[in-house]
Amino acid sequence: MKRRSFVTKTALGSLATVVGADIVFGNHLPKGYTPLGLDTVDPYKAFGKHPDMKVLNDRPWNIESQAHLLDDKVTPNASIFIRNNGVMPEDIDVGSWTITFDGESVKQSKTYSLQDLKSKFTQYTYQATLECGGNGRIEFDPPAKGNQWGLGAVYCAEWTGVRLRDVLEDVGIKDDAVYIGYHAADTHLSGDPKKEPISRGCPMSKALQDETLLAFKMNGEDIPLAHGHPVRLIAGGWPASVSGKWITGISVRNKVHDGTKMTGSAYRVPCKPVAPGTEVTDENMCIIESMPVKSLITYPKTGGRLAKGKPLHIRGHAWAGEYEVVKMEYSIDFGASWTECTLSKPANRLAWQHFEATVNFPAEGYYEVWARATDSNGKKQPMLVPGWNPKGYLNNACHRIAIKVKA
Ligand SMILES: Nc1nc2c(c(=O)[nH]1)N[C@H]1C(S)=C(S)[C@@H](COP(=O)(O)O)O[C@H]1N2
Ligand SMILES: [Mo]
Repeated sequence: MKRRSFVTKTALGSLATVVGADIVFGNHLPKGYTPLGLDTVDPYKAFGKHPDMKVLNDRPWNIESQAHLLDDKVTPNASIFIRNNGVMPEDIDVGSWTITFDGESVKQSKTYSLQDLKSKFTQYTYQATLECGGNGRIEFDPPAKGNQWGLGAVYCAEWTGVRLRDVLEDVGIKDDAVYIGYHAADTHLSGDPKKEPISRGCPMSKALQDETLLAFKMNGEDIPLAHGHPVRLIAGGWPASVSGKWITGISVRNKVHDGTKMTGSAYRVPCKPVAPGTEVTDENMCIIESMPVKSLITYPKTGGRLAKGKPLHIRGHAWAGEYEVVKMEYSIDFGASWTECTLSKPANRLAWQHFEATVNFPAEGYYEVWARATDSNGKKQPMLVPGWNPKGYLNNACHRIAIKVKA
């Protein structure tokens, strides 16, 4: 008979965190056995999330935020959406964690321990807006398959880590490098160890930006497990899928990276606009790079009531991928006229910006407040859902909240 193998101590530790109690006789738990307690895991407790967050899927975990939970200037963990494509790593041993740099375009491959990275390179802190490419997918018609994200797959946290550029310089990169691709410790839903759940990347020009980090800290603390502990890539302003979590390797490629979810129609939109419902061949789909201009009213919550004659203070955030937001406006007449809001400068490039305004309503009744951002490229958010695309990406329509004014 084959000897039974038992769960390791570190795996037990992370299981205990998820179950929410010490597994007293855990050392007798046969490997591959899942504690029953996991079936009733409370994701809110396990991930430290606000009770208003919305679970879209539990295998893999996909948990959405809400506009009113995103009111902070820097988003706290409790309000940050989780988007997983596979099964999160459990057995994290920070002390033995390594990141290997390889690929056609490194001079030679090189492996760093986490400690090497932290001690060898200067650390920087930046805020970064991370938005899932599929945020707002729920509004597309005909509908697109995939998680039906509403508004809440976006956040702006503060990340501390080393510049990917500094590490790439230390590794030594050949002249023919065009793209990087990441590898991570999460596992494929099928359980097949040869399959990666996701392995995306970006062109060298993005990889070499000051703000592109291998980060160890989020909001001044160790990155929470669900958000990429112990190290994650941060590439603000691009689809958040580029910001790989649980990074174990970076490949420097002499062609566009061809990892999981880089090819076919994943994270791609038709190169030229198409009519809703059109079938588009893979060759006519282009990789999404910078995310489009967008904004969110984070206060007040939609559906509020206001006494007649009282002004309403609104506030929120605006972002525009690689660009800056230069103008923020609101409308209370369904877009017939617009009034400018106060708009702050970003804390740093690729961080979202904050806006506020005082709104006066002329009479009793039902209103909607719409918000519209304009970027430094002159692009404005569309009032309605923009160009349909097969996978339901890049919905940057104006956010609206409902307000009733009563005597
Ligand atoms: N290793 C790994 N990295 C990943 C993912 C993943 O499933 N595995 N999901 C990506 C996607 S699609 C998004 S939108 C963001 C979500 O980041 P968050 O969970 O911190 O919100 O992580 C990206 N990085
Ligand atoms: Mo995503």
